[in-house]
Amino acid sequence: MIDETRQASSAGFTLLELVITGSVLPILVFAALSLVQSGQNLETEVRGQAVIMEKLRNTTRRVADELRVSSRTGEDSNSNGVLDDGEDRNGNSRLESDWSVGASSVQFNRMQSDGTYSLPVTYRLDGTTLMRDFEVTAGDMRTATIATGISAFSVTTPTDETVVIALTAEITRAGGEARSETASMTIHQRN
Ligand SMILES: [Ca+2]
Ligand SMILES: [Ca+2]
Repeated sequence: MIDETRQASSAGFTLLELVITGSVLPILVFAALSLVQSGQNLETEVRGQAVIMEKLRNTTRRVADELRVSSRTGEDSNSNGVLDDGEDRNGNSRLESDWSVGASSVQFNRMQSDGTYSLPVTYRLDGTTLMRDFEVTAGDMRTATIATGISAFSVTTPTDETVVIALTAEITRAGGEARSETASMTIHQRN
């Protein structure tokens, strides 16, 4: 009975039906392939975005961790800009008070475990690369690449104790459209 029905429906294809099927099928296949392709593009895009966001967050955290133990006044405890008696805690005859915020840079002294301040540490954006300069000892400057593909780096100080760090990167979407992603973090400084 079933076989008879199948035979009947097979035999029922007209030339017109075959022509329609022949022209519709490629369209359906193309549509299906396009759907798969756009799904894959979206997946690649989402994964790429996640990697960039992760990088922005990690880099922001790294800068934040160091800024948390930084100081705006450093050794200059009476804030007069001059090295006074008892202020030179690390005994180098230099006043460690290098706090300075630029358009895309920040310089500071970090508090070390022995209570003294380090020589200046600088984070700065060089093109699209975030660099860190650190003078380990007088005249011995070490420069390291912290992150690449950064389009903006900003440090702002809404209050005397808080610092906001923001890092931005550009993401190109599957359609070629560019979009910015930013990670920011607010930290409380020692002083
Ligand atoms: Ca002073
Ligand atoms: Ca000093």
